Amino acid sequence: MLQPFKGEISKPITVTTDKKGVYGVKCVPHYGMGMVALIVAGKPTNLDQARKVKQPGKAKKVFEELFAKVPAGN
Ligand SMILES: [Cu+2]
Repeated sequence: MLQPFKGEISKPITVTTDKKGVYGVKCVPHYGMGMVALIVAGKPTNLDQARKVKQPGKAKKVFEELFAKVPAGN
């Protein structure tokens, strides 16, 4: 599990984890507009679980595109 984090506008942020899996990231003000990211840390062991998380409108579409890029046998 990745500790929840909050970045600041236009400031770089570094996040580390030692747990394998995929992690969804959302931009709070633009979440509904699809401003999201996906971090893949090692093997995507929780991919099926992550795909089931409900997402609003455009975020759902963008996450589907991102999930499609995750190598299955990574
Ligand atoms: Cu944004």
